[in-house]
Amino acid sequence: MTKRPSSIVEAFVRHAESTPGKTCLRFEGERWTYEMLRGRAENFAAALKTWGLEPGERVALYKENSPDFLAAYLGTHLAGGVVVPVNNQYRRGELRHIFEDAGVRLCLTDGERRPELEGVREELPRLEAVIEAGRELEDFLNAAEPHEPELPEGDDLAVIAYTSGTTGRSKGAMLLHRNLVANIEAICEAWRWTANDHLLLTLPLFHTHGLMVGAHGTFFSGASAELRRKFDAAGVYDSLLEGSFTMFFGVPTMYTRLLREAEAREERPNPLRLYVAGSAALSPQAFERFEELFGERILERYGMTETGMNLTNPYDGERRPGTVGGPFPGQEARVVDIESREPLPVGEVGEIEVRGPHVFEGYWERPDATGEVFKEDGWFRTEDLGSVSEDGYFTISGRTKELIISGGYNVYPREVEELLEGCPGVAEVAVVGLPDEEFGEKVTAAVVRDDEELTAEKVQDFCRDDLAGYKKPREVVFLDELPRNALGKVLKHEVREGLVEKEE
Ligand code: MLC
Ligand code: AMP
Repeated sequence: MTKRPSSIVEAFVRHAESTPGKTCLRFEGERWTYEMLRGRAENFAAALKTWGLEPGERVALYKENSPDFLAAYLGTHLAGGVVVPVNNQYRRGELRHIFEDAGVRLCLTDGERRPELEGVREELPRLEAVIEAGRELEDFLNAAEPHEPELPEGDDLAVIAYTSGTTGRSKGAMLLHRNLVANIEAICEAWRWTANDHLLLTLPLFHTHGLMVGAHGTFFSGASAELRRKFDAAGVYDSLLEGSFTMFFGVPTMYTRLLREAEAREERPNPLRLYVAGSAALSPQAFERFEELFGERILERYGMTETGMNLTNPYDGERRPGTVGGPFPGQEARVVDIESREPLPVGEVGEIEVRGPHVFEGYWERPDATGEVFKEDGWFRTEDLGSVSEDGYFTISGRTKELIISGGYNVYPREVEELLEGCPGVAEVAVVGLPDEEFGEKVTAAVVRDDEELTAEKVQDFCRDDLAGYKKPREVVFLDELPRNALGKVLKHEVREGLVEKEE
């Protein structure tokens, strides 16, 4: 029996050896075989080595979706480096923190994003090289001296993925190669992913869903994917009508937009083998409407940056709307009491904990934060609330962490509040998530102003340089005061309820 691969890149290289001519990626009319992508990845690895990258050093990918993103991802691993994927929408404030915190030495970017990074370059002494896709990247690759690529060990650090922190700045989740392999192996088994699959991949590659599910699954199973620069409902609908895909993965907002697209059209796509939704809750209404219009029951699953995928509805059994199913093969999940931390009986709501080989190693240079989420016996606290049914289906019903999920992107209210507290004219501010048809939740700022001239637009503009666009309040409501308890703490739930009532 062949040995289990120790890393995603090892699985990829094996497929490149056994089926070199097979299509791995399609992108804007280009066809990339496994051999071609391997060549580009090895070239990137050799260029990194020639440049002087040492094992364990960090390479950031701040770049839109493209085959080069994936070649650089695999290439960094072949050079023994650690990848730091960076959200394309991040602005100076977020970039400054992530690049400094992770000690990034080299970054691959593109023309659109480069100015944003250059804006903070002087504050990042450890960032020695910024390489822009295009001529600069080609020069970098051409300068490579021969280098024998080395496959990483399972225990080596593969990725530092930044996830926003409840307080202060975001934290880097450290994922080892073996965590990533364990997770994708479980996913491929649960969803019957094989070399015959062809995935339509429109999710951004800088987050777990696109990278560690979409791309990893493709590489691990020796399958193929059509990669898109970004999601566009009309384009995806047209592609589904063409009928060459077997799978599509999306966040609920993508499904809401696909439903709208279907309602506006007569023609319906043929069934796919599998539609998967996750990263935020899919409403039972959307689930049912999708079945009516597309003739398929979406498989909803639950995951997070620190763990990859944790819970999934079954491939063969009942896909139950409003639930996220049970643990993937080889994993465990349970619901515990928030206070006593003891497991709860069926049906009772508590915090979900997960355990298994997929769970990350801890937060980069943050032993304090790591200690808070791990127990000695290996259970990881997800800070999500939920319950489990008699027959093992988990339902996510809330969160202990103060978090807004907008269109599958996480927004920590504290980060927005901290920025807005410095906005001239803002006396006090509370940021909450209100229900939103399009994005699930919408970032909303309740502001007490000490300057009548302050407008919602000014508040929004104030965020422009420092925060990703999706974190900017979509709505700003001016209040005379914020509700507080006897200790003076702002009562967020009251702010939220008051605003929901106002909207109704
Ligand atoms: C974009 N915008 C958003 C937004 N996305 N606003 C609120 N919420 C969002 N999610 C804003 C932009 O800031 C911009 O506003 C305007 O919309 C247009 O930008 P765009 O880039 O053209 O947007 P669009 O293409 O329509 O993006 C919508 C989307 C995208 C749904 C395609 O948000 C998306 O790709 N979401 C997926 C996120 C994801 O992959 N999550 C997985 C995380 S992993 P302005 O005003 O700035 O111009 C994870 C674990 C797990 O959670 O379980 O999977
Ligand atoms: P992130 O930190 O970006 O990886 O986001 C992970 C969070 O997304 C989880 O902790 C959940 O709160 C949420 N999430 C992911 N999948 C689902 C789902 N299917 N239903 C509800 N929430 C989800």
